[in-house]
Amino acid sequence: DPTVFLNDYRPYPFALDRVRLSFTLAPRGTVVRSDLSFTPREQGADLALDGGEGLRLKRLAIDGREIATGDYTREGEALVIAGAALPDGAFTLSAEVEIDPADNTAFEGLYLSGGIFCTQCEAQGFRHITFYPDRPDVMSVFEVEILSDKPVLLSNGNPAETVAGRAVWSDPWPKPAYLFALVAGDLRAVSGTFTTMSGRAVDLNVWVRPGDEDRAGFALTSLVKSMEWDERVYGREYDLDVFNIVAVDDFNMGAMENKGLNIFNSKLVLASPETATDADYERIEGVIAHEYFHNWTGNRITCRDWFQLCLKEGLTVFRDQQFTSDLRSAPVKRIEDVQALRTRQFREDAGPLAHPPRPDRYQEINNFYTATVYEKGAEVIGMLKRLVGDDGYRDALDLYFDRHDGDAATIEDWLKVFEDATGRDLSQFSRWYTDAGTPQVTMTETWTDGALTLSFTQKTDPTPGQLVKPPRVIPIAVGLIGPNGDEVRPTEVLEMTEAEQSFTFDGLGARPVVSALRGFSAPIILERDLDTETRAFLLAHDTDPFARWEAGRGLALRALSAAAMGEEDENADAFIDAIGRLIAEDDTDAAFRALCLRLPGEEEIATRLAAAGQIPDPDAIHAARERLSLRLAVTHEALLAGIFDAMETPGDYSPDADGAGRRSLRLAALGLLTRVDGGLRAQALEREAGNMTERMGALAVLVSLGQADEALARLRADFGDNRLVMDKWFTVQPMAAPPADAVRIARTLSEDAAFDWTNPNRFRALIGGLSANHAGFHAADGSGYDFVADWLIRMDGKNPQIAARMSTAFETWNRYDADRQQKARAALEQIAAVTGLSRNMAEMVGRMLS
Ligand code: B3K
Ligand code: ZN
Repeated sequence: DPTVFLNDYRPYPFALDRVRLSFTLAPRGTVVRSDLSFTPREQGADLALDGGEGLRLKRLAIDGREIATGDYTREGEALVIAGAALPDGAFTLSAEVEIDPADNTAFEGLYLSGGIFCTQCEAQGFRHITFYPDRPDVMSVFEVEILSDKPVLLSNGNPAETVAGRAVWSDPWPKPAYLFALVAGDLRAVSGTFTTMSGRAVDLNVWVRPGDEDRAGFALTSLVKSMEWDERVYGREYDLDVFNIVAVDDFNMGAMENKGLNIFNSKLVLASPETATDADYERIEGVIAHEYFHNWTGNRITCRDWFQLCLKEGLTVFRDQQFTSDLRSAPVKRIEDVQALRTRQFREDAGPLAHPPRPDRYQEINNFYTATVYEKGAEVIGMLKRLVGDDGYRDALDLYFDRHDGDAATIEDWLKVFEDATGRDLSQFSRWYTDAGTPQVTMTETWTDGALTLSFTQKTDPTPGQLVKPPRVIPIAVGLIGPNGDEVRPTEVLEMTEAEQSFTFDGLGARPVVSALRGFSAPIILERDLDTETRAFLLAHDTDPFARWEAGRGLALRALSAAAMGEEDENADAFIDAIGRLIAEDDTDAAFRALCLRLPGEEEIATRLAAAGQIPDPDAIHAARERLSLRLAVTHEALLAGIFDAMETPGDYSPDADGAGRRSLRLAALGLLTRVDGGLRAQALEREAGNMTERMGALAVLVSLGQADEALARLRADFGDNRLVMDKWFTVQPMAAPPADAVRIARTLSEDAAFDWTNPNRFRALIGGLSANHAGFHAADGSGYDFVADWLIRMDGKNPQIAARMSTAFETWNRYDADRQQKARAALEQIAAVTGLSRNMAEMVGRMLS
């Protein structure tokens, strides 16, 4: 059994004092020479190094003397040198191995992307480069020599020597191997400088392929903003002479925070108004910041072991969310984050893949880079901040950086810092890290003689391996609003710690309306019995923007859930009515109005129905959402048409929050108007749009109408040689298609010559596009399941990480009807039966079927 347990953690018995690496690069036979200087911490311990069959061992020596073959063993993914064969004190282990980057289709370790040598080592890629204690608590300083005829040769740290064909890099900051990086290729830099708060000049470079320079400027600007922000808000200064970012086309995820040498998926670097949408720009800015912020939260302070992953990821997501809130609109960012959390994390938490932010076991750690570790990990920090206050948070973070700089730390260390800085006992709070599942909280109100009592209950359903869930600390932010819409009590945080608990507000004149869970103060499902008028009142008057949006959301979700279950519901009328008033508020932020106008997605409706114990019917959900859209459009046609015209982008396109908000409202209006104008506006906008945001928005509408043939051909004619735009071309078709056509369209696209499926972005575009079409993927005949399963099996043979990640399309399979369940189960069993299935995929399918 390949399961690794948190409880089995043992410190490594050697210190690694220094690492020297030399690479002689060649696509089919790269030679890696390493000198690792160790000092034993325990007498007689064996030296265990990670490194599997892909490493062709040429030479192994201790202090210059070759090791006899009987003194070490190679088994599976490890090389072990017997303690008896090691010197008593410090020694240097030298190895020479040969590896094959051109054959590396898993994109883990050293590989080639379009002729560029690059690396990806988190979580356990370094063991595909050479033999090494590949665990985050073994930290060392590195010196790296690169020999290659490629013009640009990069590694971590500062450049030490560079001549044609040879570069030496030296990284003075001790780091674990997962932060190692190397790049060699024909690249061009878009460059700048940043002067840090203590006056040091840092060279900044964004490296791209020749010809892409004109699309790299936004990434560079975003980097400068990130560096400024981290100094201003967290007092964190950059610590090397250079900061390099490299864009590559083949990358398993978004980006990677390697020390001083971040490597990015090109889709998170390259942007121009004609090729990137507003959402792309916002994401680029956010991810550049995220990776930069890791320099302190991840690199200077890293994780003791991979169970602690959310120590760096939850915190860094929280920081990048704060950054985006500061640069753009805080309420809009909060609503977007909550929407994403509900769509991806709540669904994960409710199914067979549920796990706590800090898991206690795994088979393949790459399967745990999840919405729970990242996004729920960030929510947990948001709750901590709310509980200890802004000053307490700042003191705790200062202490964290002070106490743990240079450490490989744990969640216990993190919580201890908060306890020491604020004097709070966080033992009950720590359950947020160790317990899976989304708490369901109910709230009821009683009103007597000027006193309002709020009574809460909490319960969390069992999750795999965790049957009993003790109560958690839940911060519930509440405000009270008077009948005339004035706020009679400002936001106060109620701290719920028991399974059942009441809080009373005294001295109130008239009975107020309760605005609850303001700012989404905890990642819970809050159920309250609220009549339609009160929800509409909150949508009109709540002073907390999140709660205001949530009131409308509540109306829409109730209306849609009822309709999907074939019931009549008064919420629909109230929603249509109230939303009409809200979108007519010209002085309310356009982005906020757009968020209120957009109906909840089908996936979110399904998750809500399942949480309420119902069986979601994907076709009925789709039909209900279509019907409500049509009613909205018919009722508010004139208003929406006015908004569509008024929100035209004036003058030059700029990707800032204001312009993006206007386009977002315009496209939300377009999506509805299309139901009454037969697609006329979308046809025109698709042809006239001066930016990719509106062009794609219009195109998606045309795809949903089955009117997109010409527009798709035009996009391909304009951008057939632009990979990132072609990814959009591949995504929009299965994603926006009428559900009944989605699988057929995806199948046809999979036969297109441009479907280069070994490229992770292209594979994600098509397979992810189909999985995002809820009723399309869950087609009653099981064709969506079969199609995706076939592709997952094929991909697993090339790139297990991508295949395993995309398999989460199936994570909700057991909430649907018996027929669909049977078909999904058959598809999963077909995957499970493949011989030579990767550990990644075996674990995912095993968990989903258990
Ligand atoms: N730390 C990387 C993710 C690595 C994923 C490995 N499977 C990027 C990030 O979260 O910033
Ligand atoms: Zn991260």
